[in-house]
Amino acid sequence: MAPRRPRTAPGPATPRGTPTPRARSPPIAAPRSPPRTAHFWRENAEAVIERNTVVNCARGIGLGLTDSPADDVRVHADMSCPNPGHADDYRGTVRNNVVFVDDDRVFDPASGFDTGIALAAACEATVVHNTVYSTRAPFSSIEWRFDATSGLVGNNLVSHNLMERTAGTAAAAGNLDGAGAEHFVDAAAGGLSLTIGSAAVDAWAELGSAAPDDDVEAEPRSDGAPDGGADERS
Ligand SMILES: [Ca+2]
Ligand SMILES: [Ca+2]
Repeated sequence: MAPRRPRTAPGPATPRGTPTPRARSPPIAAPRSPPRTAHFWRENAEAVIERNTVVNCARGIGLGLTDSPADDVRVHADMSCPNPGHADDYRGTVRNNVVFVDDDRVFDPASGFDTGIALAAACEATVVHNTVYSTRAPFSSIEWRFDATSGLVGNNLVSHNLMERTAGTAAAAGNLDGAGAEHFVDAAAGGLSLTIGSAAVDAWAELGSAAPDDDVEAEPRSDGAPDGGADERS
């Protein structure tokens, strides 16, 4: 059966004329450390990752990778960070994304579903209004780590855990972890629009300039009371 996609954003279209495989390929084992689906991983500045729908990937979205410098990578001498240590990413933004995992082929390998969104040595990062839902537990729904990591993790809606790992110091505001299926129209099938009765509706933190003007569907967040996660009920 083909993977189900959340209803909050359309998946890519299948090109016309795409040939149908004559034989099913054998299952592909997950690598021990799979890459993230959307990952700005070394010496980036001011990247914006928004309105993506990531389905059944062992690692979803990431800013930065390690806490040590590397040779021959770009240096942003004009950027500074409030925290000491090596920064791998500067002022990146992750907003209005949906990460959904329900496939046992992702969960079952030893590496499992690692993380929905990860910050690693990410200086002044902004991670706001994302929805991360998995039908089994990940290592983390959202995590941040290493000395240089700073910024804001706010108004995210996740089915499991927010994890502050080694030395990460991002501020957290208005997040809801452990969010069950009752918040969503059809969570089991990846329908991650909010229900009318969800506690995520209209009850979230004021994020000031970090607040997006719209949601994952490009619908305006104009009612003055932001809904948590990627979807604003219209
Ligand atoms: Ca609202
Ligand atoms: Ca909406």
